Amino acid sequence: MTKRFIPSQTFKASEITEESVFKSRRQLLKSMGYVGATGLLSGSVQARGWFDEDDDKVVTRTKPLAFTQSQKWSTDETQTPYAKVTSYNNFYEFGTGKDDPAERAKHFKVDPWTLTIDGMVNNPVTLGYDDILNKFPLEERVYRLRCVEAWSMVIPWLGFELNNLIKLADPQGSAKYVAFQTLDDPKQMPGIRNPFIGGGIDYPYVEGLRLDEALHPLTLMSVGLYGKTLPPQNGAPIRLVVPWKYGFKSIKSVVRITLTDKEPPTTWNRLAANEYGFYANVNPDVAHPRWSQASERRITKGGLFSQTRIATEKFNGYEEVAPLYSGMDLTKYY
Ligand SMILES: Nc1nc2c(c(=O)[nH]1)N[C@H]1C(S)=C(S)[C@@H](COP(=O)(O)O)O[C@H]1N2
Ligand SMILES: [Mo]
Repeated sequence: MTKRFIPSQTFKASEITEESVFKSRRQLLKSMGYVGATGLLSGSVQARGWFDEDDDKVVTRTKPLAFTQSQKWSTDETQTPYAKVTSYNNFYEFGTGKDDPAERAKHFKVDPWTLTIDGMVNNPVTLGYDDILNKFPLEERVYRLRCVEAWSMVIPWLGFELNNLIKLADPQGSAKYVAFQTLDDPKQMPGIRNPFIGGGIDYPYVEGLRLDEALHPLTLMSVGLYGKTLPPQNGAPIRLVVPWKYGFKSIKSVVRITLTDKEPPTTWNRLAANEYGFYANVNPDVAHPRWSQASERRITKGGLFSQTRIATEKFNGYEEVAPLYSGMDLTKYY
């Protein structure tokens, strides 16, 4: 069979090399066809495993972090495997497909990095890459993540409470909201350059919280998961995690946090205000205009058929945040 690719019986090193390249390309195409044929989740996860054998050293560039575990704020539900947390992602700057971020963010440069906290504060703060990892003691928090698309994961994040950072900046009395912004680098982020890759949303990606939401102890700035620094596809070197809100509030690769007195614009609200509100609290009783939010697909071990469908809980099960919204009509402020 291999004879087809070897023009003569004289074996030259170059020909043998070419044959092995050809073979691995065929394998690559086969695996890609497999992705297409079997659907997004199980296919992409398995294809990713195949790619990782070759690319792990370049790709994952994660390093172990020191941390303590927080019993108080963690769930003991079955955790989503590392392979799935890091291969099934939403990060539109790198493409709208679930496996695009892991593939296209491979070489994303996270060091050096600058995170600025400014706006209505008495003490603007600028953190570099090492400050981001070392300024505050890191805790492991095992949180549920509920995407507005009705799938969910359980992820052991490493990070620190956002209130640490806000207190350091010393907010002025007039500050009522916190605005967040993702890095805006069209050179590194193909979705920003090309609307067909980036889904045509406006960049940079922006998000916001009310100041009291930002100060809540559940609100985390995450710098890692599963004991190591974040892979780029999960928002390295630092991203927000707000576990009682839909995943899109948990903005990735943050460069700027600005205290303000006005409700800040948010990416998905700007795109479709009737579908995505500013608050975006997980709520099984308020359907998305195009699908129900009453249940979710919990991503754990195994392929598509081993995923379980579970009931979605109000505030994603974090009912301790309910007092933040007392007196508010959550069907109006969705
Ligand atoms: N900058 C930026 N942040 C983002 C997104 C994005 O496209 N760009 N997607 C959001 C959505 S919809 C979800 S569900 C979570 C997914 O986080 P994960 O890939 O780490 O699970 O990231 C959120 N943060
Ligand atoms: Mo999401």
